[in-house]
Amino acid sequence: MNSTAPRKPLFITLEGLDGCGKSSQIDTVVAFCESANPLGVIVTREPGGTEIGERIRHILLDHALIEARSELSLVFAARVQHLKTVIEPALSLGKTVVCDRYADATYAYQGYGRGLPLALIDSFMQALEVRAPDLTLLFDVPIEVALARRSGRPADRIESESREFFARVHAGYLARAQAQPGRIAVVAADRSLTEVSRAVEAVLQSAHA
Ligand code: Z5A
Repeated sequence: MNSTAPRKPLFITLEGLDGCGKSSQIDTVVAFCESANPLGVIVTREPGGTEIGERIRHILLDHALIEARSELSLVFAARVQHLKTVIEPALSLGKTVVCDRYADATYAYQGYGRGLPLALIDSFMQALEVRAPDLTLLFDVPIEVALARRSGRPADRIESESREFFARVHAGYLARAQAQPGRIAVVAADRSLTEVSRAVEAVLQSAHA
């Protein structure tokens, strides 16, 4: 085997604006990964993925006002619990982990959206030894499409933010994809579910080649 060949992606994250359609594509990702990894696949999400993490998720999405730095700290508290008790144990068994949102969401929402310094998020990442995913699928849609897709359901605290906030989040995601093209694959998600699924499979195929 060529020792310089890239490692097969075992830790895969899905990202994008709320309403981008990432959750609708999880089954496609899982089906591909199950066929690629006989050791199995687990599906999880952030914030959440553990009992403590789901409690923190409830606090984060509740409408009570939270200071931006408290929000950031809660996101990382949930993440460490998730990494240590779910993600890393699964990876160490050779399983594929598919996670609906992860650290890129922190840069996009708390960094670009809330305006917290990106260096502060870097510091949390380093101090808490938060690993990067192997592959991130960024589902990209114009803000209007995301807002329209999620209309009709009650908005949680973060979903109640302004259009300007989501414009910053969107720009933040794209900036990260531009800076890390080897890890973050942008999937144009303003297409039919089937077309998006085909694009997802193409990214996964190429990452597993
Ligand atoms: N957050 C944060 O601030 N910092 C962090 O570090 C992390 C998270 C990790 C919850 O995330 C919040 O947490 C999120 C960011 C914050 N807040 N906001 N706002 P979440 O991922 O759990 O929640 P969500 O973003 O609202 O995701 P969702 O509800 O699962 O939506 P989605 O995955 O983006 O979309 P979907 O459910 O797949 O699709 C939405 C609708 O569009 C649905 O009716 C579909 O049937 C439809 N759809 C999907 N695809 C298509 C296509 N291709 N065509 C037409 N219609 C479609």
